Amino acid sequence: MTFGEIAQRRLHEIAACSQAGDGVTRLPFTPEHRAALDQIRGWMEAAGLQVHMDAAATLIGRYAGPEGSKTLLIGSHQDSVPGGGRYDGIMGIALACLALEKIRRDGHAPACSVEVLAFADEEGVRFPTALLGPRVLAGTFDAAALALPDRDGVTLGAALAGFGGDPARLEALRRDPSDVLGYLEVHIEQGPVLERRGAAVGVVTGICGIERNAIRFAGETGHAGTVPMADRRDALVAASRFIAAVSEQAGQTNSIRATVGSISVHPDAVNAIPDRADFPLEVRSVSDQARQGFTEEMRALGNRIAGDAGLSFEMTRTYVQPAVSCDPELSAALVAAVEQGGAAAVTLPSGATHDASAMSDLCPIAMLFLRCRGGLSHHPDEYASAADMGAALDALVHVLMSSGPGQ
Ligand code: HGY
Ligand code: MN
Ligand code: MN
Repeated sequence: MTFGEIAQRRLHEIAACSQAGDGVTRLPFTPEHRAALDQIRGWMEAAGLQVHMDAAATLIGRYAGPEGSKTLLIGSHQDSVPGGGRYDGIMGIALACLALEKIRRDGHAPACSVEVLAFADEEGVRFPTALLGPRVLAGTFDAAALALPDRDGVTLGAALAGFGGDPARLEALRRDPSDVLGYLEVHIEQGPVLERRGAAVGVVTGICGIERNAIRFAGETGHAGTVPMADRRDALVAASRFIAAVSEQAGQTNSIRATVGSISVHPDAVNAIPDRADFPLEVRSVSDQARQGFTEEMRALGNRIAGDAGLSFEMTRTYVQPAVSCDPELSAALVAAVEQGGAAAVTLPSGATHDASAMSDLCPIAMLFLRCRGGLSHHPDEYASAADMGAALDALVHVLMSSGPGQ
């Protein structure tokens, strides 16, 4: 079996660590997470790594390099979205372990110390927060998040402690940047660019920023059969006009992605005029300036639409994550590694965010993307080929065997 085929087999096996249903559903601090860590521990041990789980429930496999050598961190996340695919996150952990296993099998050793990091929670699906592991290492984790509850009222802190983590020892996990060479993340592209360019892998230039705002249109309810159309202050009609306009204006520029992924209506009755419509507006861009400008334009638009219809409009920021650039030197090492395989390296921005977004507060970051069939991700049919995983593995081995980027 090729290393790409071994990777495919391991990802098939670990996909079973999931709640029942289509695709992979593996949320943090659950039995599925525990079963997955058992398999990842096996991957790390097969690569000859020293394995432990830290207080943030990040499983860490360490190769201690030459005395005094700095550490190159390579990782991604073990968790998935509900009904997700077999590659998002977990493939980056599998390929990092296999690259080190390949080096070991070839009788070689990395030029620096290396740690493979299997982070617990990147998607932020179970709790209204995310990136616990990388934020703890970078020293940017806000301990207030430990009190945030999931849908069953279980707090992040309780779930972490129940899983074997230790909320009281998170601060001690902060890394000294001077010990760290950088952070590499290998990830499925989750978009169509590499497939359209006919490229197996690509080097990421930057990771988009995200801003989420809670939006409310409020009007007046009434009987669906007796209130004349001209007299209505219908919150759902105003929200619909707004959402359609957001999509149309975002479509006029390639630098913005704007999404309304859910909506709730009150009183939510078939024969009553809605007096409230509440929904999140998510805006993403690799340019923070473009994102902020677009978001403010949407605020003005919402006020206009509400004002014209005699309704009120509220827009409250609930989440923001700035865009981050990938480190030129670390990215150049990835480009050289890709090109040693004979292919010209394709470079591209990431419209998805990653653990690397948070790791950029600790150290230089770089990402290697793999071709994603049909650009389909956060979906059971997500797919990366064994051959493309082999190409990514070869590039990783090349980087690990080089003089240790930034040594
Ligand atoms: O939302 C994202 O971009 C990532 O998949 N969590
Ligand atoms: Mn994801
Ligand atoms: Mn991901």
